[in-house]
Amino acid sequence: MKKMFSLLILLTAILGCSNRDIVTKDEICPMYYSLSGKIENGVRVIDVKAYKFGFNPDIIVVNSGEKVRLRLTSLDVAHGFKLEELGINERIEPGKESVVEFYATEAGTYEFKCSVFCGSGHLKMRGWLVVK
Ligand SMILES: [Cu+2]
Repeated sequence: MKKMFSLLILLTAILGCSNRDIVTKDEICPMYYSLSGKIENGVRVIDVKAYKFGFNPDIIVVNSGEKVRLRLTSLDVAHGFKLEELGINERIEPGKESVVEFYATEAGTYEFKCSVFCGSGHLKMRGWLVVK
């Protein structure tokens, strides 16, 4: 019975942790995500598509210490990519690639969001940068 109970708690923790409907950064478990993009000349390059109303990928995973290059494009209207902790706020125009570069120095989970009003779901348009 005790064993059952422990198993149930473990299962709840795992399921709760891997739930994709993320609301706060505490719900993200870095161990579940593999590194994003690919390394080109020592830089981690990741393509990110913005659309009404989200980002693909919405969880970007990099190693701490890496130089990261995000290639941002929009699938519909103008959007923004704002990552406050790293001082990033870039406009993404449809049909045009916006490039953002930064060094991921400190491990942690950082929220990024759309900074250009794009419609009714704008406030829900966000994602997470996980620095391992
Ligand atoms: Cu928006």
